[in-house]
Amino acid sequence: MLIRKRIEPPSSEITPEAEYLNRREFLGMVGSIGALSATGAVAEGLMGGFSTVEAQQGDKVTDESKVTSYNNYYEFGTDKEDPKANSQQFKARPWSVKIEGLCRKPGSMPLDSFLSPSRIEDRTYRFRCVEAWSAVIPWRGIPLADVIRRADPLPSAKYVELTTLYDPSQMSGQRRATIQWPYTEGLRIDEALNPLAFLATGMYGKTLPNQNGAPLRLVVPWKYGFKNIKAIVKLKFTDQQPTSTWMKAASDEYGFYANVNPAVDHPRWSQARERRLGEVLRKPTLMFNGYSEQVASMYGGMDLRRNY
Ligand SMILES: Nc1nc2c(c(=O)[nH]1)N[C@H]1C(S)=C(S)[C@@H](COP(=O)(O)O)O[C@H]1N2
Ligand SMILES: [Mo]
Repeated sequence: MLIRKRIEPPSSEITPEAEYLNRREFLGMVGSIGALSATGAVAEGLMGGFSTVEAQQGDKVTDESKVTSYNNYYEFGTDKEDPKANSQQFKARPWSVKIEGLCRKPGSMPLDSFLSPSRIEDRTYRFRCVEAWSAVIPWRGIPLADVIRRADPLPSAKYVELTTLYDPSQMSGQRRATIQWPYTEGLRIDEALNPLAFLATGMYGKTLPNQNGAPLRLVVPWKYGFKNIKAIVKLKFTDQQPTSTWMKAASDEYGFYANVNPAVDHPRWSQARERRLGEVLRKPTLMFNGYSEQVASMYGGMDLRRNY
């Protein structure tokens, strides 16, 4: 995100019919589980004065080929095409996840044991990077709340910090000091328990590609993309607000909350509008990325301009 150049994704890919049918199924599901919340978009539009028609029209699933070839993943390089090119040899298995800090059930476990108590779900969410590009992605995974509850946090635990694997032998980007390694992120416990918060193990009905954060990545659709930490190896419960990687890199640019907010601009990018991968025209960005109904109550009384 320190890089200013903009790379346009290729525009000429043809989607195989099987994927097209897949997407139709996912679109059907969007309506039934309300993950994209058309009603939320309407409410947002009315409150924020956006064109609701425009906001909803764009909610079709983004081509898989775009989402898997235009990535931010500094562990594999800083250009958008680097993660796909440089992550193909990455070993996402075997994998284990550590639970640490202020909880009654700390420990380390193989990924399969970490996942197996939960039911695997499909969720289609909007995704919005602070660089003002966006997508609509059908994820597969488990609710983050399941994992938090199983860890049984102590009442003193107010936050959970998540950490990416540190392995420069596999992650070539980690051999350079572009950002501080390992990449870390954090959520308040109530945010981590929010039903929208998700741990993805797959997308587009398949196992998560390495460049998208295999084998386990966070998905918090009302927040900017950088909160969605990839290749997670650790969750730690704390009583202090964690300082995330991007806060360390530029505290005046990246805050802890990073809630999508069209009214609060990033110093280098207006947040009022966004461009969906594969589309040309920009569309208005929605407050909390269109998920106000599900998340706004967590920030009642907070100054969202100050707590960016
Ligand atoms: N470990 C790690 N996680 C990361 C990043 C990263 O560089 N390293 N980039 C973040 C940013 S800025 C974005 S926009 C998303 C991009 O996810 P995608 O490439 O799957 O679309 O991943 C986030 N998670
Ligand atoms: Mo991002």
